[in-house]
Amino acid sequence: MKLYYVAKTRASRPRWVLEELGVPYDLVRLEPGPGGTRTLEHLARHPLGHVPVLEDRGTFIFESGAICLHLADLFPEKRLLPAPGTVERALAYQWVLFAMSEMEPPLVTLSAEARKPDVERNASTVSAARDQFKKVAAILEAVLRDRKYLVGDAFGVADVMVGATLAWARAMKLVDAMPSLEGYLGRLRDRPAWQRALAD
Ligand SMILES: N[C@@H](CCC(=O)N[C@@H](CS)C(=O)NCC(=O)O)C(=O)O
Repeated sequence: MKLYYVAKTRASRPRWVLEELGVPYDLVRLEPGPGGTRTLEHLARHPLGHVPVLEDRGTFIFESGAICLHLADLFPEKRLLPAPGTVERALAYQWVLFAMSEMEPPLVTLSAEARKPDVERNASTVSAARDQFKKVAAILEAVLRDRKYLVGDAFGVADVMVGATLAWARAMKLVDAMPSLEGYLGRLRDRPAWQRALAD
């Protein structure tokens, strides 16, 4: 298996899963932009020229959530996902999709606004996105008040997707004064697989 990768991007999510699984894989590092992710070669793997892309048995798979779920399915004995058909499995899907559809959009907006020069930044867009993210963060803060991980009592793919997205939010100072989230992120950061996946 090959993971097409740019450091410090959403590609860290499947890399983290691969490190948790402890299986061999090739990490193919690309430069963002014309010399890397926008080459014809990479556009043939991902039509938008994005990462991550997983190459598995000659097929290219994109979308970080889909790749993480697929990797967990390939190695069920590692228990990064509950058994198919269980309500716990449904909850794992719930949190993976929550990360992508509820947590990410305000973060994407805030990141885009932060890249703009001050004069072009739209204060009401920033404020609305911050409020939107605070709402989802409050949900997670309540859910994680009395549990270590999101599904059952074990770490899994839901924690990779939500945890990596929370780490992005934390870097933007959006989870300050949220003790459950701080504790949860601390537990995730203590995992050797997280450390290996985010080392470089
Ligand atoms: N929804 C996609 C988003 C992929 C995406 O936007 N990737 C960004 C990095 S976070 C990327 O490829 N940037 C490099 C580029 O566009 O050249 C996923 O979760 O995989």
